[in-house]
Amino acid sequence: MTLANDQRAQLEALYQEMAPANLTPLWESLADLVRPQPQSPAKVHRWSYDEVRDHLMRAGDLISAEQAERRVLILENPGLPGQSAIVPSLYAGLQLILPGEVAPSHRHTQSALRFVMEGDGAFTAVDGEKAIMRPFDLVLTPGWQWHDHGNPSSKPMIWLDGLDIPTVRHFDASFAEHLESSEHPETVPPGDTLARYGNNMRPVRGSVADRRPAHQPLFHYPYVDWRPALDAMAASAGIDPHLGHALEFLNPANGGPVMPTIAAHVRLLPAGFETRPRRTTDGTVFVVVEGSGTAVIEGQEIALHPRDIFIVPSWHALRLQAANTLVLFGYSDKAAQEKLNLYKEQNA
Ligand code: GTQ
Repeated sequence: MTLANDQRAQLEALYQEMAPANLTPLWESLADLVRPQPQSPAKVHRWSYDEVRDHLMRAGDLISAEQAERRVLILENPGLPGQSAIVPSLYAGLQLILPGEVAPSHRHTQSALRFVMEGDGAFTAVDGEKAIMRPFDLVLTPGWQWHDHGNPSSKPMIWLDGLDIPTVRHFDASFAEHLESSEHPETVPPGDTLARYGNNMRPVRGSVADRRPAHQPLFHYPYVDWRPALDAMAASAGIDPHLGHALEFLNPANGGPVMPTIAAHVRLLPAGFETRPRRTTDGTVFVVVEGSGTAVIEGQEIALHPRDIFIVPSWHALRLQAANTLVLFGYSDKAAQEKLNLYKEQNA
């Protein structure tokens, strides 16, 4: 905007006079507010699992899961300080449950996923049904479903928590409740829901077995199921030049993303494969499940090692190079963006 000197001075005087009335001029900020394309405040970043784990184990010596309610180190994006956000809409943290510990039952409007990084045999109980957790299992605790965590195994268990905390904060819609007892009474044996809803089937509607919330019945996607599915795909399908072999986790109730705000997928790149550049509006959190290679994000190179966590902000072009068979898990707010008609992608 080019303004004459006296016009600028008079406008500045006007701004000062209107400020106490909580008014500001749009024309000074319009270009920032309505951008021609996303300019994410989030930064490209990678957390080394071993480094986070060291800090988390030290926290484990100092505070119990019961005391903390949830003993979690938040992965905060360096471009979003103080916001408990890994991308503007989503949260990530690493949670530790030591042998014998319990993280008490609560429920909240925020939706959560857990992706197991280490340990075997701890559980997340959803509405009183335990999902027994193994490495690289995906477990959901959808909004307003009771959940507690416990570890009857003899080793620490660590998983990645992915929640829509910043989204719910944005909508000013956070509610939470605590159960009187720390553990929800057991409702059905482990595996009950997976058997009923995890085989492209469901109990006949209205039957006594139709127990889970209709909009969100399934909450466990075991590694032993999804990993062979990727292998089968790699053995028979042509490879997508921008994604590699990719499978999205589905909510069987509607064939859509796993939760209303969060979508999750896994992908496999064969040894030596390099993807073409692709950018999307859903800033994405990735976990390296297996293999090594490089992520090139808008020209910035990130070396990938098992269990590392890295983020690709909105509208940053991603290229992946697999040194050996590379398997990634990713989650993003694509589920919410598609509902709001905001999602865009560009494959180069
Ligand atoms: O396990 O319920 O990382 O409520 C943050 C908030 C985990 C949980 C987090 C939570 C939880």
